[in-house]
Amino acid sequence: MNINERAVNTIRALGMEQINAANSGHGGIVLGAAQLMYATYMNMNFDPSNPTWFNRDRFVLSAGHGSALLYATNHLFGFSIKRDELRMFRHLDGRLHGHPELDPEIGVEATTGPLGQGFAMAVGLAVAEKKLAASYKEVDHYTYCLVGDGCLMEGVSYEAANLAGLWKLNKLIVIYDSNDITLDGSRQMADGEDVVARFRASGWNVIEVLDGMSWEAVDGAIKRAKSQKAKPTIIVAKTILGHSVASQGTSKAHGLILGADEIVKLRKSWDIEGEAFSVPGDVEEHFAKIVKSKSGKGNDWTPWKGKKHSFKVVAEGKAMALRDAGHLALQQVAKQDDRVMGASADISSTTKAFIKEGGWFSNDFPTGRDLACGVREFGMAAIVNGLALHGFLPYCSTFLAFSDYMRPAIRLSALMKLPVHYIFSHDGLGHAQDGPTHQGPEHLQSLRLIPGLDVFRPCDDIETSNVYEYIYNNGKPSVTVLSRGGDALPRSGKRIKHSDKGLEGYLFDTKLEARAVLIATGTEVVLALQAQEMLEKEKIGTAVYSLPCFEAFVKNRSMIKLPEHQHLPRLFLELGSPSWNTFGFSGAEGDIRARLGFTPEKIVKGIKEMIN
Ligand SMILES: Cc1ncc(C[n+]2csc(CCOP(=O)(O)OP(=O)(O)O)c2C)c(N)n1
Repeated sequence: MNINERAVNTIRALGMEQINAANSGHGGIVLGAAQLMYATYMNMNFDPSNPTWFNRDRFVLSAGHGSALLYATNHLFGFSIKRDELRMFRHLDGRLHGHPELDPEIGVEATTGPLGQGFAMAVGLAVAEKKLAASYKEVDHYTYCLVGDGCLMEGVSYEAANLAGLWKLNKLIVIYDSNDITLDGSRQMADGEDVVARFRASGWNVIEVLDGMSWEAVDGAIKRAKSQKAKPTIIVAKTILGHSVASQGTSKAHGLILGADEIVKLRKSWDIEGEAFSVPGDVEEHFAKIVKSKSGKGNDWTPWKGKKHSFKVVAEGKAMALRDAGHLALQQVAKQDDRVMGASADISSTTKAFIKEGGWFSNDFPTGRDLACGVREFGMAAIVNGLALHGFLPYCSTFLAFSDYMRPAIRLSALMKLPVHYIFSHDGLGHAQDGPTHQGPEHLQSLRLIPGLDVFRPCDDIETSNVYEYIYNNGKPSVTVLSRGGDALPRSGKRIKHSDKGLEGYLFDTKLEARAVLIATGTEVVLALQAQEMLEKEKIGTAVYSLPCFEAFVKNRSMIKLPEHQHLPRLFLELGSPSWNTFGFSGAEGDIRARLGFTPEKIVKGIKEMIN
């Protein structure tokens, strides 16, 4: 066997040995796709001595269950994964997670356990490259992505593929591990589609490699794909899941775990005899030469140099719809930093989340600052995660009630700690007459359940501008929920600190000594103030607090530690809290609120019951 074949076999061996050590993992893809990884990495422009170099080619493993394959490859290609670390695959507190998410230092650019999302993230990375390349001569790289049958069954890949074709992302190269087997059985059991025709119909360059088990055949296909100037490329490599074991080519091979003895036998047949985790001397030398040839080309250039400033956002303090307030705040952050860019799922004219002077991104206008994603919320959110991976500070928007369509991507933003800003308008009953399908009170709580995600619900334009300033200064995955309309606050309040990092909320006091506290978010602040006024007339004093971000409030209890209100009974007011257990209704918003008991009279009654 030649050295390249033995190099591929070494990847296979190290992959299977990790899985054996962990006694869990997916061996089928290791045996079936090691040659795809080898061919890809041989063609990829990266620098193992400077793994986060800006202009490196990116590799996304959308078939995230192939993590052992990725770690074995990255180890041999010079990333800082030590051989002993491979033994700790899937161990608690180890770096080598079962489905890795993000760790560019060890060559994990993005890897999605939830199948299909990696494909869409790769589209986002390729958009970022095209956009930056239009402004900076230093940016010129490819985005590679390995997908399996499962990734291409997922609808999100359809959504993103269509856009990639439309935007002519010619530097996106997808390698399809086409083995026609998934977990339950053959692909044909659940998928009768002609995938080649699908991609051609979406404007892709399709290269079919019938002998996908040959790294050279795949290498040739990648070289051809790189010369493609007008279309993204998918290389359909016909492979054999679990190649060279008895269950090869069947779904039994998907979650394959081999024992040490079986791996020893395979090592022999692969011409790389040796103990577990060993690499034959000449193969080691071969990889050392490759690593040397790839090392040293990186530099410290980045288009984001000097961008570490603090955002400043101001508002006039006017009564306005909060989606309009969000629009004004967004224009300010967009002016201050060109990392801010966004995407819309066909309703930016209604959510108002777009950059006015930015223009729509396209192949002919690659500097455009908004992506028109069409009615494809999930695809949009997953693509935007890709933009964030490339260093952008992206936002995207839809109605709050449709946030469910994006939830899997929001969850990955949170898990990967990406600075994505989700803007959801028409909160609460803002869509009153469109009926319950368009109303979103239950979504607020469900978004708050996602760990690491801050959910903001400001109550006026001043609070909206403060929330935007906080979000862009802190760079965390965030959701801003905005009302469709916005009543003027009937009285003025004092701004008080909610976090050390600049978040504030209102305190509305009366001249009377407070006997109870009302805490409200978003549009419910007006309701609380109406109740406060009614109670004042009856000589009952209350303090009303606005609570723009529950998560910041929980972390920093300074607000409820205000000495004068600390021991007072509290009523928390929010459409949807503590647990919303009904859908809305179709009708006028005031009528629906009355039906649900969201009236100042009801609150007055509640406060009286609390203090008496
Ligand atoms: C969204 C999502 N659904 C289900 C799974 C569970 N899962 C992991 S791999 C797999 C089968 C995928 O088949 P394929 O892409 O052909 O991978 P191969 O069998 O070739 O390794 C499934 C269903 C998942 N990881 N993500």
